[in-house]
Amino acid sequence: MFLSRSRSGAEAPRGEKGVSRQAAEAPPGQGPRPGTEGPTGGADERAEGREMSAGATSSVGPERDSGGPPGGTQLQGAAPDVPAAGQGAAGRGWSPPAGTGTAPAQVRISLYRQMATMRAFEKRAYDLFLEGLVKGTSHLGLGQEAIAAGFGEAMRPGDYTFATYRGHNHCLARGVPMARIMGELMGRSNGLMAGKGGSMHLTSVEHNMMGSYAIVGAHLTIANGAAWSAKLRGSGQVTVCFFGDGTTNIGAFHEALNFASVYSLPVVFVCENNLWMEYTPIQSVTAVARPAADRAGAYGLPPVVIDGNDADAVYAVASSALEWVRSGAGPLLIEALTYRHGGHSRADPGKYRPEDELSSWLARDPLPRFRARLVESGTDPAMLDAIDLDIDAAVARAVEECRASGPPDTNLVTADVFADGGATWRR
Ligand SMILES: Cc1ncc(C[n+]2csc(CCOP(=O)(O)OP(=O)(O)O)c2C)c(N)n1
Ligand SMILES: [Mg+2]
Repeated sequence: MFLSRSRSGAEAPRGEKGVSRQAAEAPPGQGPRPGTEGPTGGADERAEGREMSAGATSSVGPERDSGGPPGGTQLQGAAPDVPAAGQGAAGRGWSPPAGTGTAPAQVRISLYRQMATMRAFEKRAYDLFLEGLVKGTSHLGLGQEAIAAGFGEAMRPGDYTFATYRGHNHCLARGVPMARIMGELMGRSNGLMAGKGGSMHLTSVEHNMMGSYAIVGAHLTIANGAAWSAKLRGSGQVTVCFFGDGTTNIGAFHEALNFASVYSLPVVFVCENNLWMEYTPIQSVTAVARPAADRAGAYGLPPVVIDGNDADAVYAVASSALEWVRSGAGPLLIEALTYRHGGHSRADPGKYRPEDELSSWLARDPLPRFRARLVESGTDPAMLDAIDLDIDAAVARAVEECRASGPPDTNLVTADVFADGGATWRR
């Protein structure tokens, strides 16, 4: 239903083909933001430059057309042939499905359950932090649930997830039990890492949740490793690697995208663009308007922007992207627009964000928005209420299990923290 199956970069049309329709409506916060001057000029200035070049097919601005850089060579006569692109560029034949798709009813209920679970879990985690029971720092994904749920629902059990420190939702999406995650946040022995890692290191190889990474950008290259392994083994597994908008300004992002494209790796890179990189608006430090999508072309990939607060749309795009990548066509890069409801981490009240930006994004909260759409399309609200109650009870049970669990066993302090060169840990 979704795909145009051209695999050759040469056959695929160039330009904005891959931009989804959702991208046409710019969500709040995407316009030029006054007063956010970056190091080389304001966002406004750059936005104007973009508008000048929008629609032009070969020009990037009058000053470059009129002579090139000082001391540069001016080409005379016919331009030499440009060599063909490398093995990458296969993704140019893919474009996301238009509209929000028509997922089966049980898939949509499952999407709702996933998002409601994530929301209830993280709210409880925040309360436990206020009670002094969550140790170390944590980064909540409140407001970003539709991305984790949409991809989680579309992925197969054998597919791999790589996430950042904002990874609670991605763990839940892969079926990691709540008590194991909460136990880790609380530093209890029932935690995923026996209480020794905390929120930023959640990993469950058993669920193919291959880790939460605190070093911005580092995990994109590791995700490539998992994808390469799957490709060599011919296993049909797809790696999905989630990261933030700020990550796109890190060298590893560019290395990973190039490598994945050149080696046609089965990996979907998902940029959760929540408009903020810690306390800095992404626009004020980024040369392009769409931090991931506007860089995609450099790696032979289509520019794709989706509404990351629309669970139906995320699921539809994720399903299509996974199918394409699984077929061996190479990687994809998807930028999902979203917003975190709270601050960067638990210690940050997020007061630096403009009030109107916050309120307009709260009005696009993915959970009530999806619930309203479900009810509109005939779902009985009593059924959704029952799901909510069920989730509340499950969260309460998980917390009780964690409270009853002891602190990490001191005898295990050096266990599982160092690979001694043996091969067993790889299995
Ligand atoms: C290599 C590296 N540089 C800087 C940091 C500090 N740091 C932690 S989170 C963060 C912001 C990342 O923003 P983004 O990628 O947009 O993700 P978000 O937190 O918004 O999900 C930074 C700069 C880090 N952890 N690693
Ligand atoms: Mg961000």
